[in-house]
Amino acid sequence: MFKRISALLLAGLTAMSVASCGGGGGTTTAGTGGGDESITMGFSQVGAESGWRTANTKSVQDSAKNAGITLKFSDAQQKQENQIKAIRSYIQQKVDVIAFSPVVESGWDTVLKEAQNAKIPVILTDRAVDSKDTSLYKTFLGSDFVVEGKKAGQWLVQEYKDSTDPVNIVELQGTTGSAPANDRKAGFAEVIAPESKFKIVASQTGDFTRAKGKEVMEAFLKSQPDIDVLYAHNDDMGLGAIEAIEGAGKVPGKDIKIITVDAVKDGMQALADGKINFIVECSPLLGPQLMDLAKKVVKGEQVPARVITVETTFTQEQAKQVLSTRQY
Ligand code: GYE
Repeated sequence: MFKRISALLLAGLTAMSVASCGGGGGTTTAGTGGGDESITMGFSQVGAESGWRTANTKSVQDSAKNAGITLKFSDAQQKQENQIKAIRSYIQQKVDVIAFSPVVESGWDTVLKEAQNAKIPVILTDRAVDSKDTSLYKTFLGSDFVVEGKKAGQWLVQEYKDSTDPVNIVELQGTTGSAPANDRKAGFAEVIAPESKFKIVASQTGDFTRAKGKEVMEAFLKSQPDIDVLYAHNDDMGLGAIEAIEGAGKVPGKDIKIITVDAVKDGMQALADGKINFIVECSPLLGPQLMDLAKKVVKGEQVPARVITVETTFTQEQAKQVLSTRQY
């Protein structure tokens, strides 16, 4: 019985693929011809706020093409309402799988429930949600942002290990309510907490953008007479802040030590040039793993609930060595 059905199915598929070949269509994302059914993924991206995001978008788009997955892509311009709209439209279009990078952590339960009711599997990529019901998504692929924050803090502890003087820190937070902003703040705070010499004298969001990073750093420089360290939750805000620091007649990397997260090319260049002191890597190249996971969840295979990206850190010397081969 099953054999007959699969034989019939196979015959049907062969007929379909012959027909589509004959049509001479120019699409490159159809099935591979090896019996692999073509998968359509709806992907809702956060926005285009940083170099990291640009590299992440490219990774997702290139990997979908390579994996033979049809990608429907939308840019939410850092607004949760746009992401919810995009997810609802993917549900209506009956895509095979939805992947998204949630701009903030909270407020997703309703729309995720809608996807679940429509039997469309959801993959979280890059950022987490705070939903209690973890059956609302199949897996979460991305970095451990708390660990990233801790690495930033550990460098600082080491850098000032021989000093007893107060260390005044200003912090540029990522997008308010986003997983990387919450977790990078928490991880860093935990590591520096035991030593009372470390004082976070100002902490504000720069929304992960260069322009906001510059603007907020200008305000910090006016309100804080004595800043020793800047901790920025991403390279872009750090790069904006460097402009503000130079504009105020100070030397970034010397008068004010700078720690950032991401390790995108522009950040690594500033690190090699001595304007940033330490970068914690956060890899945006999630596309290949995302496509593998998508194929598995569409087939109904088990996947790990959490897939953590492997990452490192860079000093100025290390940045000089790897800069020319950096992919993003
Ligand atoms: O660090 C930042 C981006 O979610 C890990 O978002 C990502 C962060 C990344 O805008 O540059």
